[in-house]
Amino acid sequence: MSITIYLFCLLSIYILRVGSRSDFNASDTTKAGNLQFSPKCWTRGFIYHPDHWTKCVCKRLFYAKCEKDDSTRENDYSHPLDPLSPEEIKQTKNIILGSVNGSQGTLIFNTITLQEPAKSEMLHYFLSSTDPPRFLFPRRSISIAWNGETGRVYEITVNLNSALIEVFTTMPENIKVPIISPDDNEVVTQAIKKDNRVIQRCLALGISNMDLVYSSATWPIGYIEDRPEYANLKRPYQVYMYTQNFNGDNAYAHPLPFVVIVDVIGPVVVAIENLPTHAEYDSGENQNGNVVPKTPSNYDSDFRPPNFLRRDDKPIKVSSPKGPSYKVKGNLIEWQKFKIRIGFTAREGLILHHVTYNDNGTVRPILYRASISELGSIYGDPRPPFHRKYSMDASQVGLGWLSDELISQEDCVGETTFFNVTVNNNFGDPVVIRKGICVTEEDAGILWKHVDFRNKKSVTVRSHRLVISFISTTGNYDFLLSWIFYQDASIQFEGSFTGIVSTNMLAVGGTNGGFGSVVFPQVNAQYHQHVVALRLDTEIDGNANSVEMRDVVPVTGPTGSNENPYGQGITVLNTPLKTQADGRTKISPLTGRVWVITNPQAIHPATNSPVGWKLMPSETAQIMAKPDSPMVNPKLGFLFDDVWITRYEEGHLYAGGTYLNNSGLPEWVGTDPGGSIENTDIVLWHVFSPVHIPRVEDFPVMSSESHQVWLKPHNFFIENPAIDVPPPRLRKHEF
Ligand SMILES: [Cu+2]
Repeated sequence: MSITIYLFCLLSIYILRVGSRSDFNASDTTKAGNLQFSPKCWTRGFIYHPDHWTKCVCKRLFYAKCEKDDSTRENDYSHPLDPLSPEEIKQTKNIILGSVNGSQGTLIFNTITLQEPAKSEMLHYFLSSTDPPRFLFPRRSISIAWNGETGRVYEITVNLNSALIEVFTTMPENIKVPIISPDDNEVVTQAIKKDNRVIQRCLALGISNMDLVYSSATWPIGYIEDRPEYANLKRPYQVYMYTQNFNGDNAYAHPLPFVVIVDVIGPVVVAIENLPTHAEYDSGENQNGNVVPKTPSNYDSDFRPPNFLRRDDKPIKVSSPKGPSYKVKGNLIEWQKFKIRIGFTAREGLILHHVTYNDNGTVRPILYRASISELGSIYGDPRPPFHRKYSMDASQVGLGWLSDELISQEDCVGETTFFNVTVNNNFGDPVVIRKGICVTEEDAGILWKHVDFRNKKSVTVRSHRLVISFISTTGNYDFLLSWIFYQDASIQFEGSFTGIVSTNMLAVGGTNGGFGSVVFPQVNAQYHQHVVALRLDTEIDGNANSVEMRDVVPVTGPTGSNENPYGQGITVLNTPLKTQADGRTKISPLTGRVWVITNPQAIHPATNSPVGWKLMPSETAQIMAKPDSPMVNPKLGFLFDDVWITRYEEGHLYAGGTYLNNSGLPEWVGTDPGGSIENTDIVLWHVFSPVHIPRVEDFPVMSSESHQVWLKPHNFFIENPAIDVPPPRLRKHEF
């Protein structure tokens, strides 16, 4: 090597190192394997590499040695169902505030969301698998806003093409803004920390540093009609209180024995209520022994002793050496034979639109729209004021609003594509959540296998699955929410619950009254039920669908009878569901009950019966609240049945109605119980409610607990649709 080239190399390396130092900023990096990528470094063609002595290596020279960066999609807004862009949210705000109505008083924005084109207008394009011309569908936003002084709620539809307000509706006075926004939550937190009554109460408990007082997320308050003094509150909420030993300490190990009642309008701290800390049916009057538990219990290893983490856990690497087998075009994801369009709202989080399956060249529709209509929890401690401890996190907290920025190779493993999502703040300005959705592909074990026992030839096919996820942290809990697609055409919803159980204080020597579990000294975690309501707008091979409920039962006749001479007969009981009233049904684990959504106009050539797709429900406990409990009835009446089937109605998106005000499923079905759900456009709703009896092992953080719901083809294809999935050794790549 000549001295000139040698000096040039040294100079190049020096420039690289200096460049990398100035480029690299820990706050704007993401990790992929052992590499860290700096966006600044990346755009200049360099990758930050902590193990390389130059620290920053040129991706063109070293690319083959590097792992591929996880990519975040540039958002595309070319389809009528694409969520609102940041610019469209801004435009909505400006149009509303520039109008006569919007310029009066203090208008606070709650949600600003795409007003989806009517299904009647979009259906043709979905069923024919063609892209709708964008110009045919004006972009519209629907805003829910409220008057910051009076609390009065408005619904405002804006046509973004004509820049005009099309509908401005002042809602009835009893309608409250449905969701406490992150901004509302912050305002409430600040008001509580400055309130003298709260400060004095903390002082009495020996807490003088209010910086270490930790308020829970702001919880909806539910039924308060038993307290007339709260009757005139406009937006009442409740906040459970904790403290920390130091900044970052797990506050849920240090609960305080009071709850703060606030009115977000103002905001005003309305009252402090004592919490029961002693025993059954003590209602909080006895505050003796209410010593704040100070023993730390931290999940974050930063706050554990040095060398705390186990050392025998070696990495398992997930990689797709030939790249992913999915393609992303805007918000459309194509994975092998599936096509899925994704959307996102502050309330529901991730939405699936227009799911189809390519069956040997025929594109067959499955789902027009699938979403998490509700997700929440209801606590079962009957002692006031715990009776009102509940939260509907979709409709009252906003699953999308509280979605997390996902971390590559931690939250989403493998060949991952991220999507930024956009919500809005109280001022109506867009707020971009980076990497709010991830799409990844995973190995899912053996899909099918057989060994010919005569010749010992084995054929094994591995299952790959496409996972589309987001994670919502709604305070103490973290909800991992995924839609998963399999090569045998199965679709799965998986809801996994992790995070920290909501805790409350036990007095020294106190007991929990039998309504919770002691998870740490003086720390109680109450029994509760998580609730999930999925909305599945099915389009099985077309728009007109019917539903049969199928139970597996013994043949009716007794052993020795003509029908069942040896007593071992099995048969399936088919119950056609004809009306909306019939469609209110319950799970039946002992008979393996499933719901088969059929298309009476599409007859299977082998069975000579309508093709179908079956819902396999999550088989969780019944709702524990009594049917006449004022906490749940009427506004959460949808919880009392596990599967509902309704006629499609435009705008019926939320199981409890948009405002949880005695509407939603019970009202829709109650007002039209005889409405036909046969051979027509229908929507399935699946409600499931896992009971959580906390364990000591759920603390200080609970391991993820998963609940699955399946949608599987049922006499839909002519054979196993996964028959053409190649065994690993025969896999060829034609991408
Ligand atoms: Cu729980």
